[in-house]
Amino acid sequence: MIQTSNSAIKRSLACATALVLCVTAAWAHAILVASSPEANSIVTGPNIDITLKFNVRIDGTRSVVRLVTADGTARALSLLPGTASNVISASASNVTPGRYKLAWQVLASDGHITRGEVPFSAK
Ligand SMILES: [Cu+2]
Repeated sequence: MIQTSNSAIKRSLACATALVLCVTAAWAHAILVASSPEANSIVTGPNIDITLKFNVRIDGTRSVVRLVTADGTARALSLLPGTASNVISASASNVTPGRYKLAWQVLASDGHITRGEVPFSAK
């Protein structure tokens, strides 16, 4: 574990208060590795399929995805049954043209919560 501590520290900023545990657990907290829509992409509404893929298994029942509009209005999206334990899926309807963010928060298998945003535009 020691030889990975430098990269682990960089990846553990979201878990700074539990840094020792994160390093010991080889940063098993969730990091987003792929998304649909992709960050900064332009997708066609009004129905958008959303997929977020993480580096580790996440607890879908304790994870949240919100669609945030340019004016800051957020709506929680219902998560769909996952195709894999490290993937969460959702579907957004009535998405009008504009700029949005997917604001996600997930609970990883190491018990740590991480969150992030994926900005995209709908046309
Ligand atoms: Cu962690």
